[in-house]
Amino acid sequence: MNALASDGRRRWRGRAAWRRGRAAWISAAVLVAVYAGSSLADYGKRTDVLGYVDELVAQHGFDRAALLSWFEAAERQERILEAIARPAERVKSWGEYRAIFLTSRRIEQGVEFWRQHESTLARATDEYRVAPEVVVAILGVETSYGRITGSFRVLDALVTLGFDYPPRAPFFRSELTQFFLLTREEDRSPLDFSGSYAGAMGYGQFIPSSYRAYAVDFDGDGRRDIWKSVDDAVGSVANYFRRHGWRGDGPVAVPVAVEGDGADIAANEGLAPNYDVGELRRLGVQVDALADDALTDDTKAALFRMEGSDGTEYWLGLHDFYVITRYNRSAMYALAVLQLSQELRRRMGPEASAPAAVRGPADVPGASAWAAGR
Ligand SMILES: [Ca+2]
Repeated sequence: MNALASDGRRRWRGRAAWRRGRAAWISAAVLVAVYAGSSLADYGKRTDVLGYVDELVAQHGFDRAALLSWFEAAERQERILEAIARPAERVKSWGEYRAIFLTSRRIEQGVEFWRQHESTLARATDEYRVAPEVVVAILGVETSYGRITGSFRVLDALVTLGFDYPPRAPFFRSELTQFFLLTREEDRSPLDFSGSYAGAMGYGQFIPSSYRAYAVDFDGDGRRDIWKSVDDAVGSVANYFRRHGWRGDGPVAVPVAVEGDGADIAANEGLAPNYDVGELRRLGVQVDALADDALTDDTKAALFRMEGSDGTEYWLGLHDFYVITRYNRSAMYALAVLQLSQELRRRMGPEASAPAAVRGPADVPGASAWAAGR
């Protein structure tokens, strides 16, 4: 999602450099207005907004005048509507998607982040039983370790999507309510928050409901600051995984071969591991001998078919793979996080930051098959 936002910024900088002089300056200013596509949409006067404001006043005791002033200030952003219609997960193949995240730069920066925050990561591993490479990989995929946390005003994002994007309006209005509650609890103005086009904030890109439910104060200063505190960001991501049932005791996903076309009916059916491995074997799925010991016929799995850069790949996603998709509901997202985590663990070595009792995804069967060249 951030890749799309930064593409937009790059295009704009290129055009700005293209023109010179006073007349050009004026047309560039016009271009800014057109390109940014923001407008005061008079949200404060719309009947649907006024109905929503009534609900918030009745249900949560908000001050009506304050709510109306925020809606008056909210701007409809066309770029947000364009971005939500074209998420990378939907318009890119796995090969293209993977190439965005498994870069040498993102891996180097991940190693650097891990070394710099090793004690915090070890503490989070102890407390939440989630391996450090998983937390670091999430932060890497979401924001390049806090470097790109989004430049949209969260209020604009949630109002634009909650009131001008009908397919997901109920979800974003609900997040907007959570956002107003969050800002009241944190005693900050709703106008002060920046984030992604979907209203996700901070190092780990928490949406407001996730912040309220899962963010933790991990540096002990009395505030849950996922925007500026690396400790709080690390603890919050680890807590999110813990609370969503992360086990960390076996394979997350394993590459498989498929014989015949019987298995294709089970592929990409959904993210949840609803099949038994035995059933998938009968359909023609062949599990690598390395992973075989870790999977019994009763193990629950989902089968994924993806178009990689070297052709079609099949993967079995297991329980913890499903947990990663609770962070972002995409199999490509989960596989990118997993592969980045495995690469980071490979670079850091088996001992880094992890008590022996907490196994990460990299030291389980199947990971080595991937590392060997898949
Ligand atoms: Ca804190």
